[in-house]
Amino acid sequence: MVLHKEEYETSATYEEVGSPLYSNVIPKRHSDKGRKASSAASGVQRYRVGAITLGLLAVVQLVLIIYLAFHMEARNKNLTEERDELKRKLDVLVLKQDSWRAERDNLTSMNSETEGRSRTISLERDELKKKLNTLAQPGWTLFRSRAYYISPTKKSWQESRAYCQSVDADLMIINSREEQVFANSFKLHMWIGLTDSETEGTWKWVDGSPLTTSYWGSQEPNGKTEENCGEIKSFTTERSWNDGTCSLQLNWICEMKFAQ
Ligand code: 2F8
Ligand code: CA
Repeated sequence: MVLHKEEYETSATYEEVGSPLYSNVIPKRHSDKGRKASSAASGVQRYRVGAITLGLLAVVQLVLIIYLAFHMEARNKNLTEERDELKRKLDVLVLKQDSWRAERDNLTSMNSETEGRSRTISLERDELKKKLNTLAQPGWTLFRSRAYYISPTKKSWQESRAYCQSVDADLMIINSREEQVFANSFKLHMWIGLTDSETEGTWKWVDGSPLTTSYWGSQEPNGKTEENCGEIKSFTTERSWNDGTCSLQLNWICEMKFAQ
């Protein structure tokens, strides 16, 4: 729309002059009153535009804050859920690790137990082999699951015992009437595994067990500290034992066990 200069001068109102429509129109004549009114109108206009802009900015800022708050809350919720899930998985892994550790320890102990048993079996097998080789030698007799050796030579009680021990046996221990009768049956003057060397008058077998049932001959034992070793002497009677001088050279009888 084009305004004629003459028209503007006569008919334009105060508000029309202050509006952007008239901004590039230079009035032909300006009075002081008109200039002041125009300047005031322009200031109010700028103030309104500024206020509206600030208001809009505040609204945008508020929307952004609300959006960020929701977004952060959702993100936090997700992170919390993820953390809880990871914690659960970690707990499961820790439990599995504990169970595997226990299983490993169990297997290790079973393994060492098996190794121990295997070593024991090997030792027992070697010992039995050695005993079987010994039994193949002359002089050995089996009686009631035990093996007995009657020596063809003579030695002191201590040397006789050392021989028996060298073949995984010991001097004979008599703890039944059966064995007493069996020992007498060889009709030989020989050492048995009985001594009171440790404490005079307290007779013990070579395995440390005390003497309970005894087969001392009449008036025996009588040698006090001079006679501290047991022997089969009067083998024609059941009560055949005598306490003799330990250094005496006699035959001897060993006894070999196969299980404890
Ligand atoms: O049998 C009686 C007596 O016989 C011998 O002494 C004479 C024995 N001595 C030895 O064997 C060294 C005694 O021990 C025995 O009591
Ligand atoms: Ca005696």
